[in-house]
Amino acid sequence: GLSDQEWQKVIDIWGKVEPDLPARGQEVIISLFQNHPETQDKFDKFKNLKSMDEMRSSEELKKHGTTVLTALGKILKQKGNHEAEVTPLAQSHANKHKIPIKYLEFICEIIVGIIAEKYAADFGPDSQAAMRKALELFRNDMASKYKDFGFQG
Ligand code: CLN
Repeated sequence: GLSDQEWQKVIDIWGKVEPDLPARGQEVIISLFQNHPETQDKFDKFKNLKSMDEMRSSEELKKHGTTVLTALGKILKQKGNHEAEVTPLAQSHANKHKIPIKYLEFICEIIVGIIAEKYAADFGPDSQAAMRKALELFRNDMASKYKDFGFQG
């Protein structure tokens, strides 16, 4: 797990991201689709977006980015006691959306990259390490739920 200090770093940097959730969410989803096109195919509602322009002008994509980061923020704020949040998410992503755990690694890496790019001054090595640890915990708990559901993610 994370120490109290590490959780504090996670909570602090998230506090910087939060006012800009729609913009950051949009960037995360677009960067994910650009760097890992196979992730885009999982979305019936985004499969048709081809060019950067189409992605940028999609309100639906922006809305989804906000949804994802809002859910992630809620999880991070639980400081590891996130069973109630993670269970339904694992359920939908395994059973309904059929998302390999590998894709969760992709998006977590992109989230760290975008925070590093946009909030460099507030996201030093210690904060970055703490955030990586928190995201790893989230992924591990998702993976363990996947296993319970018998989904080979
Ligand atoms: Fe996701 C829907 C949170 C990563 C693919 N995702 C949702 C919803 C979230 C949510 C809340 C709506 C409720 C629900 O279906 O459940 N997703 C997250 C969080 C993360 C996340 C938090 C990680 C930080 N999701 C992913 C990916 C994966 C994916 C690993 C592919 C690329 S990134 N998510 C989906 C899909 C839906 C969805 C396909 C359904 C979208 C729709 O049609 O509305």
